[in-house]
Amino acid sequence: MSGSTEVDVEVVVVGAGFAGLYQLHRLRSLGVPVTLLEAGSGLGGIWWWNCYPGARVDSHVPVYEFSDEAIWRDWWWEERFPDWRAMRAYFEHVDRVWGLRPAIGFDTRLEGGRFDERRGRWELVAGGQPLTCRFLVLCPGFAARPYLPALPGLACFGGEWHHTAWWPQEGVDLEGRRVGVIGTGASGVQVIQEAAALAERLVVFQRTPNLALPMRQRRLSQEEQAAAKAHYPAIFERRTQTAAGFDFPHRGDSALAVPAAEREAVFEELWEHGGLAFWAGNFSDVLVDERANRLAYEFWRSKTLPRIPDPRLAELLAPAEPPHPFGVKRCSLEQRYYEAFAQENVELVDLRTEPIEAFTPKGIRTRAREVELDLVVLATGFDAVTGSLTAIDLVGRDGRTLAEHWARGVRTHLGLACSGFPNLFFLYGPQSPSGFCNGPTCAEAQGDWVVELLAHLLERGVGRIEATEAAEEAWRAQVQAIAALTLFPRAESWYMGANVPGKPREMLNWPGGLPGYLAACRAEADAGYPGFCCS
Ligand code: N01
Repeated sequence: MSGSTEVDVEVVVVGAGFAGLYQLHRLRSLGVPVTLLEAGSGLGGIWWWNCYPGARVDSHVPVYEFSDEAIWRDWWWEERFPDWRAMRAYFEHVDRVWGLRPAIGFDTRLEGGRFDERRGRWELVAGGQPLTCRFLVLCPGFAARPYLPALPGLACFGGEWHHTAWWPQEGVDLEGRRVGVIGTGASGVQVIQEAAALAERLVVFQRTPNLALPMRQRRLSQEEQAAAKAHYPAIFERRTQTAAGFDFPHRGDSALAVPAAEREAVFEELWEHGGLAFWAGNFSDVLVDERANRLAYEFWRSKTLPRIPDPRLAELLAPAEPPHPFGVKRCSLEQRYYEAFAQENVELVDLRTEPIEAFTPKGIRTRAREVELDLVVLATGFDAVTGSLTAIDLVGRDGRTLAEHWARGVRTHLGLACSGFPNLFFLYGPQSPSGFCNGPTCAEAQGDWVVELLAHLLERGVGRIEATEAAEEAWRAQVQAIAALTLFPRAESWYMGANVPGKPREMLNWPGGLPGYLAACRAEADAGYPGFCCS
């Protein structure tokens, strides 16, 4: 990647997280010349960037890892839900086994590029250097473009502030400081739990309560994992057969159709299982039927309320009327979240009744008072799903950027490609299972499909492929039609693009479950890729 003479490769992959590394590994195994560009300085994608205190996965292992036996055979986790340090160590192990580093350009951000019709190649600029390729596979992750809301006066704040996704790699001390956290999504919940134990004072600014689920973290012994490894192949196979790419038993039945005692027993079992089981493994109608959903909410609340003795806090954190249907905003996993609010050093500010007016040199001024702070953590989320792609200044064949192509709503074919952008694929992106699916499951399933397609094209000497407008309109219609059958449109979530002002409000992920998605991808390949034009 050094020097200014043009480098040309067959395939450029962007992003060194699960999706990008898998793509790189598979393409190299096929002997395809491939280079991977990574804006960060290390492996892991989100696990390189997100190093804020408490950053940790919300999907248990071994579900949250690669299925290649060469990787898992000799790898041992310490916890059921690993933290970012363990994830980084894991990616180093992956690199030792797959030997990926020589093909990766670190600290190299893909800034933009345009498709040259005459040459049939993407002409890119990455890290200030030109680079061309025939095929471009973008794997930047769905949460790679932080969202910073308009916060008046932030520039005059005399303390320190950090967005969770731009956390300094050298760390930030929380001990003995007056810390404010804005945002109570997954990132906020994790920081709050850590800060509550360390900060002299922690002030949490909450707009919407998080309907958080118990993580049920536990340590994993080597003996336990050694015994479990016999079942890993079956677990990895199962991942692709479940709606969200996990290994939870599939419940096809309705919460309303079973007797109350049976329903409670199922809820109880899922609750005890911990993690995302109560969300991803629940009755089939919890996310589509208002009454079933309310039953799940009432169960969640009955479990949560006893942990919040103060009635004012209880109503703010677990209100009698749900803030939105249960599970249509991502449920975070918590470990001691609700207990933290009972600590003397922790205060909850309800932004609905006491909004932030401005930052001041000393802290944050709300409608009611000035809160003095040394450090403010902005856990305000991401321009999710599309933001990491539209941030790259890619110009397609008709002179339009991806941002322009999607200005009136996202259009893709199978959540993998779009019209006007030949030879471009994206993994874990819009209208794919991404936000509704376990990351490694999706990375492998979509990755295999793209590798199969690229191998098919290279074998036949096909130099150009582009999704048709008709295919992407049909896929968009399917995504929106399925979403309309669910409760997801009822919340202002990042799933709906509703967390970023001005962004089109629409379902951004494939909401039809992983098996349905994989069936559509399989049908496309088996039929000879009718949704694409090749030349
Ligand atoms: O972001 P979010 P996140 N004033 O958008 C609030 C994955 N992830 O980084 O709900 C005040 O969920 C906003 O309030 P509201 C995971 O998929 C996973 O936490 O819009 N508050 C909300 O509380 C996750 O779902 C892990 O009313 C403002 C928060 O900021 C996704 O990434 C860890 C505001 C944003 O929550 C995103 O999670 C971290 C404003 N102007 C992330 N603007 C794991 O555990 C926004 N908020 C694996």
